[in-house]
Amino acid sequence: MALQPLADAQIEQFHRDGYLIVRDCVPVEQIKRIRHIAERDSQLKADAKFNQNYEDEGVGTRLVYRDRLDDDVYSAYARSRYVVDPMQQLFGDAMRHYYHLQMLKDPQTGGWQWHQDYGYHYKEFLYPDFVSLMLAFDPCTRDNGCLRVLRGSHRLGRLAHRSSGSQLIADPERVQWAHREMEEVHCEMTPGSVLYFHGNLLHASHPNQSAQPRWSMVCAYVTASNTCVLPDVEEKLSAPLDAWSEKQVAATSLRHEHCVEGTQRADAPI
Ligand SMILES: O=C(O)CCC(=O)C(=O)O
Repeated sequence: MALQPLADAQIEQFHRDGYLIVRDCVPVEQIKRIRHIAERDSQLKADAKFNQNYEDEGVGTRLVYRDRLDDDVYSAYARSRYVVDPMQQLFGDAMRHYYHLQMLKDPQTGGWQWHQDYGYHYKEFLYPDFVSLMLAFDPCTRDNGCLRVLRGSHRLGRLAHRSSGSQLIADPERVQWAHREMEEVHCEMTPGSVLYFHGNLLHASHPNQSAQPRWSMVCAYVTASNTCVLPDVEEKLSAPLDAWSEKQVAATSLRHEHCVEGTQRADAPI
């Protein structure tokens, strides 16, 4: 399948609304394979942490944070042409990988209060040229806690954030003001779809109160021209990405699958 460049209208939409959903960005058979690997991946299970995103109430959410591109299926997609080419078009610049998160939003877990990702990462970067993407592994619906965004809220700039449970949340009073003027959108997505959202876009999600899991991967990037102001973070950022081809991604994916199924050693050459 040839990779489709974004249309001008999609680029305009991203800059106007602060987000863009690209449907079927990664072919669904490949998503099934990532999901299959993730379910059997004992390392992923071992690395998963439980975040309690609310002060007094609310369920926790399980996630895995990784700030390096490794030789595994998750990193392969985070650096792949499937997701990197559209971002380069959106920002007109090369991109550097910062981190990726596996969101293991199982039934009766999850939920995030309103925040901006640059609200978290302002300390590290001089400019808000920061973008996150969510790659859906499962259907993301209202019932299982899809991402909710406030359309156009990236234009507010970075809001003050404070701690609440294990989260940083945007100033609730400003969020209330924003709600009066901006439309709240539930970003429902099919597996393989990608939601790109600007670092200053306000977003949140409800807990997953359905019987269906909502696993996804959230990856964060900065533009190559952004300035990192913390040397230990600079050292962890990837070089400007030379995005992986479909062939490179498929090879890593297959090897990782064999590895979790116990049919190949982890360090065997591709
Ligand atoms: O996965 C979710 O429900 C929310 C994720 C999120 O808000 C984030 O990664 O910044």
